[in-house]
Amino acid sequence: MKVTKKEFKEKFEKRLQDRFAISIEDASSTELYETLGKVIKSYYSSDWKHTRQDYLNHEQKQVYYFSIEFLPGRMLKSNLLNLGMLEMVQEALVEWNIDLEDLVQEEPDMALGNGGLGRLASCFMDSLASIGMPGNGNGIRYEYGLFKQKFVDGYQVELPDEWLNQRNIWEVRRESKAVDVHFGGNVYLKESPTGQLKPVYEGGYSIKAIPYDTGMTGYENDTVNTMRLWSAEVTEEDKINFQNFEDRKELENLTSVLYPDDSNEAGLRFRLSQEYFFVSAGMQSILHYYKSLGLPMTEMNKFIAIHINDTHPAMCVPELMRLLVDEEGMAWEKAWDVTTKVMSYTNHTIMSEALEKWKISLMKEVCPRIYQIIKEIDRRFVEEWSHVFDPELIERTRIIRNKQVHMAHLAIIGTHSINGVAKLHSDLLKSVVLKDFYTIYPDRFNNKTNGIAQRRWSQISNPLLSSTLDKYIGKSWRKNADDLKLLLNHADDKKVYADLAKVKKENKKRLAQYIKETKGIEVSPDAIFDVQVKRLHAYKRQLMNLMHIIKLYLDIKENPDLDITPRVFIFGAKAAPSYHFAKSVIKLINETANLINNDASINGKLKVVFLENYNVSLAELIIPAADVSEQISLASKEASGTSNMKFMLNGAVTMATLDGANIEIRDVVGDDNIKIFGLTEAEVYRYYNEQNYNSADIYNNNPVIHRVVNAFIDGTIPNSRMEGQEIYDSLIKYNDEFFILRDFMSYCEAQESLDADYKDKARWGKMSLTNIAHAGHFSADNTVRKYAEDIWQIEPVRKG
Ligand code: GLS
Repeated sequence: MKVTKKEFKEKFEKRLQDRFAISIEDASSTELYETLGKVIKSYYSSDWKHTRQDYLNHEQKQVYYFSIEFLPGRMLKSNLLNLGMLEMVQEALVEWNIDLEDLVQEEPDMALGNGGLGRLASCFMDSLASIGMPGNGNGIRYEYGLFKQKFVDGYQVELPDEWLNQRNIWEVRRESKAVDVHFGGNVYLKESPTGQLKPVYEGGYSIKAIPYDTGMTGYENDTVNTMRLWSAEVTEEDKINFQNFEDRKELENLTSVLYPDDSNEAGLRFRLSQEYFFVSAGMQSILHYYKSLGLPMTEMNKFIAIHINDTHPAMCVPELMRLLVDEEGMAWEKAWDVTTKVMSYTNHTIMSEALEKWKISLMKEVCPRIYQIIKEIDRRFVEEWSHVFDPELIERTRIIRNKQVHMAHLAIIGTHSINGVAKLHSDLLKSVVLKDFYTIYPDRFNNKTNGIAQRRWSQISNPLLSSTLDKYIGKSWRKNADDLKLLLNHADDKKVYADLAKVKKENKKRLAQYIKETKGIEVSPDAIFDVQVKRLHAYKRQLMNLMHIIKLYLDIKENPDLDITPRVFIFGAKAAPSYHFAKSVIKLINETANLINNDASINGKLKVVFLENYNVSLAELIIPAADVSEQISLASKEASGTSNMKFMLNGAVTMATLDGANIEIRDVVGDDNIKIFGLTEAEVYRYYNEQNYNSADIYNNNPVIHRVVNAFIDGTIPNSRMEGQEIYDSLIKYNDEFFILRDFMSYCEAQESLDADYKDKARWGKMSLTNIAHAGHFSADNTVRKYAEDIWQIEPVRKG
């Protein structure tokens, strides 16, 4: 889009006057932000309309990405960047003495997700639009996003995130596209005059689902896709239908809160109702659209692809069956054929507690017709396969077993494609977690390694790096991240290392300033910035990182002249409110930070900073400033990880176990440019099979580990007796579920080797450069292209 500065300024001033009847000098940041948002929207609204019309006119096959979480972060700068207006608007505002960054702060960070899974969905939205692919998001418009985290006395406290209070300038309410979603009651089948069995509903209630659409702008390609989020509304009239007040309250609040658990099953009726709500609303609206095309129902798979992002939207399968069979009168077999061809599914974790299962009684109560359909799918599955395979295998894989509905089983049986999110994870699905299904459906399994929206994680979050890259390799990398490889032409150029180091230092200063302002802690930008930011979870092993810090602390206390490069350990992590262990780790990190930061004898060699309320915006500040990226989960547990890719793009060196996408990062950067340590996945499984892991043995026989573990209970870390004991017990009494003690020495060695590399400027420069150069491999544009070709069979319509 070509807009001149003059045109922009005129439009901006007019909008400000029309809306607020004031001039620039009198406007507050909020008024300026809102005006800027409106102006930007006006620039892309016609492209939004045309994109939709183009897809329609070409009867283009479209994908609908169903995800219970989206984590877009702020959109002001990304929209400006995508429209090619970022620099121009920055300049125009400066002429009025306005700093764009001040307006950016006015935008709430849209946090309708917990972590990696939701962020991936948003990265995919960005990439779909940027490569001109017909792709739509479908999710929930939570009134409260992920809780805001505060620390009080070192403990996590959760506050509500009232992000909609400030109005969401990007969304458009589409009342005319509202649909009703039916819950509860009884359903029985009755023969119609034509001899067909039709469901008859008795009782229950309907909730109005109102869609709010947000334009997803593509990068400099005039494409604007749609993310549709559904909001539940109960009309005054409907309220009368509720038998009891509790039911009414629950349904009125259906889309009010995001479930704050990551990788944890939320066994509640509320959550199941949320799932059915957005699935049914989304499926109904897709069917309306498809019917408007006037094409045969049996050919829906040629025009529509539906992606189930983890199991939360797995009810898409029975809901489409319901619509086709009950509403459209299609025969079961034909409907099943279409449904499985339309649907595909991504698994995001091997953690068994995250594989959703619902009690039959609950599902019958919430969505009785869906339960009946699942039962029929299950019956037919058993009938079809029990003559082909061992009946026990079929018993293990059926959807309904032990009085529960297994959502992953439904998602696999009802789709044509099942993918994991990194090579190792996809292999584990085939060989361990979903092995039985792989026996039945070997052709359905495939891998799609995750990717990141490279523009947000470079051009938006790291403008200094971006302009430095332009200087050496031109600008093509901005559109095509594979061109970052051009940097390898400078792999031995010390001048480039120095420039990259200068950029890093500036970003570290920016973060140091933030740390000073928010935590009152002084950190030196000359220290190594060693960062672990992600959800707090035992398998991610923030505890091992803490133990390494404690070890260094004790080492320095013993030998004040210890020759180590000063380090700042930076954490960012939210713990699920009900996750006791994770909250204890937070408390211990905070208390250790207090201890170390206030101990003058450490002489500034170590600093520990736990930043509150980690979210997308904070990630944009932290990641460009990192020297070291901590990706230290126990091998086999982290399905992929995506922050590992963001750090790499920003020139950090990864401290990594051979887990998730770390393995593929190692493959592209080479062993010299990453620090690998710890057990391999095969070794972890050997321990499982032989059941011979014994953490107490390690503790008793290794004096270093003994000393560090004792710090949790011997008063070394103040104000944390109970938490310290809990952590100690988890490591010793309960046999250290994630093998921290087994990996600890190897981790410390890798850290020492990293320290030595950092001291050698040329060596570090090359490591950092090599990571940046290979980061294009993990662009979500590439990932989405693979989904499009292999799974969805969709093609770009607009210029990509
Ligand atoms: C997750 C995994 O834990 C991450 O490893 C993965 O990168 C992400 C996106 O695929 O999905 N699964 C999950 O439930 N939350 C995640 O972040």
